[in-house]
Amino acid sequence: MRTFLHCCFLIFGLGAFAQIPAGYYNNATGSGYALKTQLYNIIKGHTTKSYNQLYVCYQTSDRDYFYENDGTILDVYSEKPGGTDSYTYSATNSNDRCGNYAVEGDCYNREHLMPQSVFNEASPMVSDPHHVIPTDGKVNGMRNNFPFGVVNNPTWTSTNGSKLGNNSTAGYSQKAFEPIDEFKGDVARCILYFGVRYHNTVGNYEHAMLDGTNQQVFSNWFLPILLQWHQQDPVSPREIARNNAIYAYQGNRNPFIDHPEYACAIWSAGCALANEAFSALDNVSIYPNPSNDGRFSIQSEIEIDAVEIVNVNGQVIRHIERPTFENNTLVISDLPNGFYFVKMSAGNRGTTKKLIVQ
Ligand SMILES: [Ca+2]
Ligand SMILES: [Ca+2]
Repeated sequence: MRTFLHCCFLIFGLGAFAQIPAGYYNNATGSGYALKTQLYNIIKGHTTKSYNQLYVCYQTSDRDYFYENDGTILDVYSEKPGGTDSYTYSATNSNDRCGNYAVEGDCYNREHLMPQSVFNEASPMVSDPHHVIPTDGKVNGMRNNFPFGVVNNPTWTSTNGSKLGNNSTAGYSQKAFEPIDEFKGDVARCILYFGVRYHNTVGNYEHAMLDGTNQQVFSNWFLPILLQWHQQDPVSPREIARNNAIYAYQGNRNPFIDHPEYACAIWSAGCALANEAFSALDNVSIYPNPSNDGRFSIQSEIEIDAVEIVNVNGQVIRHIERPTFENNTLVISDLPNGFYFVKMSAGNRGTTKKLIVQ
C-alpha cells in the first residue's frame, strides 16, 4: 500500500510541478526574510475576485478527487481520509451553502484560516482562496477566531477528529483548534502563504498567531507548530491541484506548495527548534516489544503528555493522559493479541511506534 501511494504521488507530483509557470520563481534568490520579501513581490497583485465568487472557485479547487473521489466538496474539517465521510456537500448545488446551521452536515461556508476580524474583513484578504477554504458551517463556527494549536484535551471534537480545547504547548494556554494530521500541513501552508502575501500589512494585525511584525510574522509559540506541521505533513497531490486551480482563478501561487524548502530557508531558527524536538522524540522507545505480559513501558528523554493506542483499522482504542500511568508503564492486559500503533505526544510533537501484543 505504501509503495503504491509513493509511486502515484510521484506521477501526480511530476505532472503538477510541470505547471509552475516557467520563470515564476526566478527572483526568489535570497534566504531569510529577504527571500520572504522576494516571494511577496512575486505573489502580490493577484486578480481580486468577489467574496461570492469563492463558491465558483471551489468548484475547481476544492473537490474530492483524492479520497472518496466523488467530486463533492473536500472539507478538511470533515473529510475522513481512512473512512467514509459523515456527510458531503455538492460543489455545484447552492442549497448546500450556509444558511443557518445547527449541527454538522447542515451546510458549508467559507472558513478564513486567518480570521477575517484580523484584517477587518478587508479586500483582497477576505476573498483570497489561498487561505479561505470551504468547510462545514458548524465546525467553522466552533473554530471561531481561535488560533490553530495543539489540543491534547479537547472540549469538542468534529466528526473527523478536528479538536477544540486549550493549547498544550509552551507559551500559550488558551483555546486553540487542531486539524487532523492529514491536513495539518495543508492548513500550515495556507497560513504561511497569508504571512507572505500580506507582507505589506501583516505587521499591523493583532492575533495570537501573529507577532505584530512583518519580519518573523508569526508569534514565538505558534511558529514552531506551523513549521512542524509543514514538515510532518508534506505537500500532497490535492494541494498541488488546488494551487494550480487557484492560479488559474486569480493568477498567483502558494510558494510553500511549489517549493516547501522556502519555509525553512526563511524561518531557519524556527525550523531548527522544530527539528530538535523531532529528534528528541526519535529516541523514544517502547519495551518489551512484542509485549507478552499485558503491559509495556516507554523510555524517553522528554516527558510524554499523552499516549494513544490505535488498532490496524486506524481506530483509537485507548487515550491515556500522563497523570494516569505510573513510571511510564501502561497496562494493556485487555488488548487482544495483534498489531497496534502507539502514538505518543510531548508538547507539540508526536511520534508513532509499532507494538505487537502476544
Ligand atoms: Ca470526501
Ligand atoms: Ca496533508
